[in-house]
Amino acid sequence: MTKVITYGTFDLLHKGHIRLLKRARALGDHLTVCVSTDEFNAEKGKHAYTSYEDRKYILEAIRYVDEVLPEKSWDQKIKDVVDNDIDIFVMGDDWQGKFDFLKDYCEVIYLPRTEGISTSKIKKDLGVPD
Ligand code: C2G
Repeated sequence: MTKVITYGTFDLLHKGHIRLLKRARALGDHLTVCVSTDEFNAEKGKHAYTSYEDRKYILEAIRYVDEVLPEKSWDQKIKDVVDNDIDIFVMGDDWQGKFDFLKDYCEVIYLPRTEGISTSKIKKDLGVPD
């Protein structure tokens, strides 16, 4: 079984997130999504509208997602890959090169982002603070 993993906040879920998850899942037989906790989001300088519990609940309902785990720190990826027998690590290419250190443990693939949509754009278009 080819296992894939990806990471993110996935706030105000939109087509760009879904397309990333769909393409990631298509690379293997199982997709684990590590969703940023509210505390880690603060570390990332992000404030998600939707709580960690609700973002987890939503992700678990997506047909392309097989398992959802918490992302609590920048430093957990190697352990996650090893402990979960991951074959492929996937991120959008806004992260191009940032996780190449994982190449010692698994394949690393950066997928093209979906243009024209982002959580920040949604908030801006709705006139709410980012
Ligand atoms: N994404 C995309 N197209 C968009 C928006 C997002 O392909 N229009 C992808 C991002 O590249 C990322 C995933 O969807 O791979 C989740 O995006 P975010 O929720 O913004 O995640 P981010 O804040 O980048 O967190 O340790 C990694 C971080 O947790 C990534």
